[in-house]
Amino acid sequence: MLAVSAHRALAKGAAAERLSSAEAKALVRDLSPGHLHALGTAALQNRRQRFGDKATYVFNQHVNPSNICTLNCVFCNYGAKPDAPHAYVLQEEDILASVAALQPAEVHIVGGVNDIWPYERNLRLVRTLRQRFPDLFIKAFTAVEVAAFAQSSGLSIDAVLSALRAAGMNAMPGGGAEIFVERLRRKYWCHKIGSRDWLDIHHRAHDQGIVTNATMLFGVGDRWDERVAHLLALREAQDRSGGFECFIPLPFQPGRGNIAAAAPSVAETLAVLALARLILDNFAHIKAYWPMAGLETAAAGLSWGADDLDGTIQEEKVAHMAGARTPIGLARRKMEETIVLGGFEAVERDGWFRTKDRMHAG
Ligand code: V47
Ligand code: SF4
Repeated sequence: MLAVSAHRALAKGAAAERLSSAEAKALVRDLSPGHLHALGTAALQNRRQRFGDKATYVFNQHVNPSNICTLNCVFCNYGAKPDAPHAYVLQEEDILASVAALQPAEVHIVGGVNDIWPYERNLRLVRTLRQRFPDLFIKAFTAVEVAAFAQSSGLSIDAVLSALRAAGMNAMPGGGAEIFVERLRRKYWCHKIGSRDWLDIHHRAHDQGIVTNATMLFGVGDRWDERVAHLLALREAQDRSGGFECFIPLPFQPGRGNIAAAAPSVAETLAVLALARLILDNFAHIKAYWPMAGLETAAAGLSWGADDLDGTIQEEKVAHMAGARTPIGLARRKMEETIVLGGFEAVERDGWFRTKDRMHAG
């Protein structure tokens, strides 16, 4: 039997009404198969009201200038010490040549925290990309990188954001949030900024007209109530500034098995997507990120509240260095086939989430 408040929460969530904190918490009190089913049904109803049968993807490219990173997050298999066998550093001309060859609608630039690709070099890259590709949507640098840029340059966070925006950056990705649980941060990512700084940097970006995304890493010893608390904190932040575009849950990839031996189950991954859709009433988009969720689970995620599958990516590194078995990039056709496999109509979008028919409408 479901508790009465869970029934009420599901009915309100299905109708895309705002849940109280107590109702949001009630959603995860019982995660038996029957309740999971009810959670998915409510999230699907909610998502259909917003997006009908459409699901989007973007023709994009990930650019990761270097994985050398001083922060040593325990869960990360991507970051490397300079002498590690998997450490690499890309050069500007190679990045520019690959963008010129692919001509993506969006680039997603993130890297490790290091002094080989410091603030000034990253700023120059954004400026050059903007000059050479005027229509390119540039989504770049997590709040963690922005904090490191401010620290190494001696500039304020606001000054760094303003310079990046003036150089041509449109948006910031949602990485670096991990999960807003101090107990886990101290254990697994103690050198990284905490939730207060992460949220503050995103608010500062929104104040300057830079839109941003938000993520949540899960499957690293976090509890369901902590996942709900993370989502409620994001909802409150969005009430304040309105600058978040999309939420992306990131299921832990075990890689060398440093935290947990296995990734979250398919059911868990789908339930997190549904929770996000029901709690984040003020977020337009929920992304099922296929490199980490897996292609089939991401496709199924479209029936569990997600409306977007991210993009073609070209060459994904963070999940793949942590052992993800998904392809490293996808052709447009495969992206569309995946969405259709999930039972939805595939629609290509740009970095602003404008779909093809609206892109030329001015
Ligand atoms: O911040 C690192 C996470 C993030 C692992 O904004 C891991 O559109 C799981 O933020 N298992 C980077 N997660 C990726 C990211 C992202 C991805 C796609 C789209 C967007 C967007 C943002 O990846 C890091 C960290 O939280 N991460 N290692 C791992 N083993
Ligand atoms: Fe560095 Fe990011 Fe990996 Fe942490 S998650 S070690 S900050 S690359």
